[in-house]
Amino acid sequence: IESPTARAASPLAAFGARPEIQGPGMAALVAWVEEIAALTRPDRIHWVDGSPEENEALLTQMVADGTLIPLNHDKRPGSYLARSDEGDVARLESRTFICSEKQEDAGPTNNWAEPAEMRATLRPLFEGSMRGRTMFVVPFSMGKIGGPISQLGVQITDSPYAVASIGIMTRVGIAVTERIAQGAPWVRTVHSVGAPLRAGDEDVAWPSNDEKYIVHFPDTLEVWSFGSGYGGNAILAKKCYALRIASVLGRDQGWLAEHMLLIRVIDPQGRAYHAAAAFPSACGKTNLAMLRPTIPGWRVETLGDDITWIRPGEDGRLYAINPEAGFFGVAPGTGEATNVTAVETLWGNVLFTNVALTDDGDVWWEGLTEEPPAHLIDWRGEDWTPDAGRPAAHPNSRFTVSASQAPSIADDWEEAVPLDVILFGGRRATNVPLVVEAFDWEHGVFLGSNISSERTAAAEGKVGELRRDPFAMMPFCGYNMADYFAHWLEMGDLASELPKVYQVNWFRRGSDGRFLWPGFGDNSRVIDWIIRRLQGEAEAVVTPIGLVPAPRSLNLDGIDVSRQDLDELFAIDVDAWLEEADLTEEFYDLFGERTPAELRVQLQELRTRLQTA
Ligand code: GTP
Ligand code: SPV
Ligand code: MN
Repeated sequence: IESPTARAASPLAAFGARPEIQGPGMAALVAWVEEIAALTRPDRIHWVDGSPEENEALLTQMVADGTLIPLNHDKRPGSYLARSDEGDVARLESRTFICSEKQEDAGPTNNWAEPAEMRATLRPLFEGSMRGRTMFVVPFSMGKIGGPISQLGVQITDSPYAVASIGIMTRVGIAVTERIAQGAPWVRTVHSVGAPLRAGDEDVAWPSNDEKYIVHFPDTLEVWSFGSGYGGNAILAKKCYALRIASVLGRDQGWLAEHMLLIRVIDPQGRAYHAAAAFPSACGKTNLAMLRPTIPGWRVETLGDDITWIRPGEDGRLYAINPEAGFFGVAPGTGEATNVTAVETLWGNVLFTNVALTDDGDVWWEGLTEEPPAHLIDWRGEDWTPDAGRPAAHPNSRFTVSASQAPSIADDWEEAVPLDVILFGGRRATNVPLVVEAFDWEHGVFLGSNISSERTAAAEGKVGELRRDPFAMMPFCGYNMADYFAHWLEMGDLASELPKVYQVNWFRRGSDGRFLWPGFGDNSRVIDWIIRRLQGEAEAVVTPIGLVPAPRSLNLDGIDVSRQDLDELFAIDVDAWLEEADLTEEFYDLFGERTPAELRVQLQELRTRLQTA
């Protein structure tokens, strides 16, 4: 559909016609696109074919429109910087809704609205919301196209920034449209920044709307997002589909969609193990996914850094894939001293958002180098010097880069792997030891259901405030969290050989506020202990909260952690844990009868162990 106002000079104009693909599923796709166009009234419709030429044209267009700043080609080839609107810098949990038919299916931890009522709210917002803009139709696959655990979707969006991001984060293009045409199932996702342009209107670099909605209809497998252009609010394949909608599919079909990284760990004898780890947003998944072990002989290969889908295989083990194709990683804190692999991954072809710009056209953020440059343009576009008294990069500034660029990526990273270990973690200044092994699967599910973590800048809210984030899925579970706990327990029956479960905490602090554990590459010491546990080669001691490393069984060769710090890292304060148990009970009570009885039993057993300790 070409309107008379289409800019003939647009580099994108050479692309974007509806593909002439035949098949029984094509009519439904075309009808849906036409229905959304009739509602949102874009000037043009562009069907994304996923070609490199199209991507190039899209980037050129965004530079011309002021959305992207091209970086110095000699320093950072093929890379760009986007600066968001100041009110559009993170996920918005308060504006995120799960609109299941029944409120109890969304549960007390999700915002809910009656589906018909929400549709009535959204309709006037989307009416004409794409006027003056191009509507992109983006077919995508989560997991490799045609893979046994993969799922398809289509995102309609009026944000070229979202299109470029989806192009990095998923597999986009004609091959997906062909499968949809053949009749493969797919999820409908609609996104508008909510900033229609009237004739003569000047556009802004980052269009958005003060009113924002991120809405999921799990019963009809739809996502509708309005008003935000940022990350998890706009790349709907990611948190909206691959976690919230997929978790519902998993509940109904016997699998799990998790907020987890996925790695292969290779021990000094060359034996390979697979681990998935759930940590809340901005709590270390990308870093652990790219771990460079500080102990000799060990290697870690990256499979995924944010989302993992897990299914029982025919041999009775649990198999996992990373459904994504890229990393949308936190920039601050990423540097040579912490995550060399990420620094190397970012050599070029990166879309940066809200980091600082250097005078020679490269990027900088807190932690990239020890000393900041003498002058920068900060994430808001203002002059910045080290004495400015404010960060140069937004704390939730991010990089978007293809997973294949990581030097640590496994050769077979698109294939499913059998899981040996599951880790649960959070950001806890107190109470939670460096590592605890679960007694068994049920106890492991209990540990997952109890994760609390200090808030980070990845979503709105007060940074540092402790909040419950079970399985790191509080913002991402698309159904009643108590049913989700039950589903995890059931997975224990669907598999005959289960992964071992551990709780970890890299973030415990001493009374002076300093981190007690060096973290980053030295987290390999914890992984080493865990793998030696699987092999039956490392000793553990029983405590009321689980099994912890026996004295000297954790490899501390070559690091400087004082005896006192080590004691504090593993200290179990019985009174504090009894208080935590009370909070757990309060939390479980939120769900009433729906909380699985097994978890109530676990809680009672924990209290008994603590009281008799
Ligand atoms: P999302 O992409 O939001 O899901 O975040 P993530 O879980 O992938 O977190 P990421 O690995 O990006 O780390 C977030 C922040 O935690 C960064 O600033 C890291 O430098 C910091 N971090 C990661 N691992 C460690 C660690 O072992 N110790 C300490 N002290 N900080 C860490
Ligand atoms: C997170 O917040 O967990 C992220 C970033 O990975 S976002 O895609 O914005 O959700
Ligand atoms: Mn995440």
